[in-house]
Amino acid sequence: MDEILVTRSSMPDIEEYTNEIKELWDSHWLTNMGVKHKQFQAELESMLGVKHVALYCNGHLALENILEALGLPKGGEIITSPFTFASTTHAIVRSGYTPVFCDIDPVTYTIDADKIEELITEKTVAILPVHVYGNICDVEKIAEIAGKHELKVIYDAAHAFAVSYKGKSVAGFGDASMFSFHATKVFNTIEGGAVCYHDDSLEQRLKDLKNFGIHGPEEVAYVGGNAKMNEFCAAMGICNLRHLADEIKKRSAVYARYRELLGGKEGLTLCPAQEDVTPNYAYFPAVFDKAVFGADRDEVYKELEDNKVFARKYFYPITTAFDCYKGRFDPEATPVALDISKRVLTLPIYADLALEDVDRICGIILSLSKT
Ligand code: T4K
Repeated sequence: MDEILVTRSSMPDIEEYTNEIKELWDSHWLTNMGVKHKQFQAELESMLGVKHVALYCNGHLALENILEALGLPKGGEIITSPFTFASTTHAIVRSGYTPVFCDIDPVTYTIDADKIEELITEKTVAILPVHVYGNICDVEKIAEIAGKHELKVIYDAAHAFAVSYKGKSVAGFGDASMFSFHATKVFNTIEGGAVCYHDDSLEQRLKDLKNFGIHGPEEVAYVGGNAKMNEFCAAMGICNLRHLADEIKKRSAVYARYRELLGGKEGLTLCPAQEDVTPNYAYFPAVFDKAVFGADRDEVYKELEDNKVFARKYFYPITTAFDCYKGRFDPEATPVALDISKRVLTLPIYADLALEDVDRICGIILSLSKT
């Protein structure tokens, strides 16, 4: 029996990739915003319908860079949610801001927009919501709150590449959105990420931040770092972009099979489809209620593991419960996030996951059910 991991990187045929990188071999130009970087950036701008895309070596540095580029007052508070990957909270803290944690919506697991306003103080400078699992935050309510209180909105859209709401790419909401193109994502550039934004004045600052503030061979105008996407990653992005629609279509079949087999099972909650949203089927979270289902999340995880199926507990623990933040944040302050984190399991999903494997995974899960 082959092992099944939570995801598997999608890759183009090796010939397609070698063909794409051939000119890099010929030119010896490997990084620093070369031809592949320029082409990939233009393709993304056109596909996402946004004015600006800045490419990065990963999503995390993209997030740190946009936080710095916006020039928000240091020490300010940023309202966010703790039900996310380490990156979101770390980016806020590492950039010199104080995260203020808002609870999540019990259905979408994204920030509960109805609880944001009560957390706003005179120190609040921004809202940093996460489109968790590709579920879209309440972008309209968040825009209304941000407008009323003059706050910046930066979306962590790491999970939401190619998702659209009312026909508009998620990349267009807020002041900026960060995407991750990590190997584990629906769309990957091996490692990589991007920031999408509208304000022209951010362009130079983002360039400065990701390339040492260098303006010319003899001119360094800003204390920047290095966070550039290299030519090989950009070439991977160009190739994978050609297959994105097919990738999402295949994922949708896996997703549908899970829903068919697990949907409606008492004590097992699945995310409902969101109205007006075109999804990317990035993750398949299932939330277990032991009293009703008959087994808790950890028992299901273990049973799957014993059968060589490696689901993941994204996102457990919540970031406020991390060792590195001990005594600093209170996990109990966001009870919904805390509860879901203890009961959620993200099941394997990727384009080439065979439907027979989905059947096997569901069979293992359902064998633990008492009903
Ligand atoms: N914000 C959010 C909400 C995020 O979820 C993330 C990243 C970020 C920000 C930051 O973006 P990046 O800076 O990473 O671009 C993974 C990813 O490393 C991370 O990118 C992702 N979120 C997070 C949710 O998942 P791990 O520690 O679970 O990865 P790992 O190495 O255990 O891999 C998981 C599975 O993926 C493996 O079991 C098999 C498969 N895999 C993995 C790798 C590395 C592949 O098929 N190919 C591969 O190359 O964090």
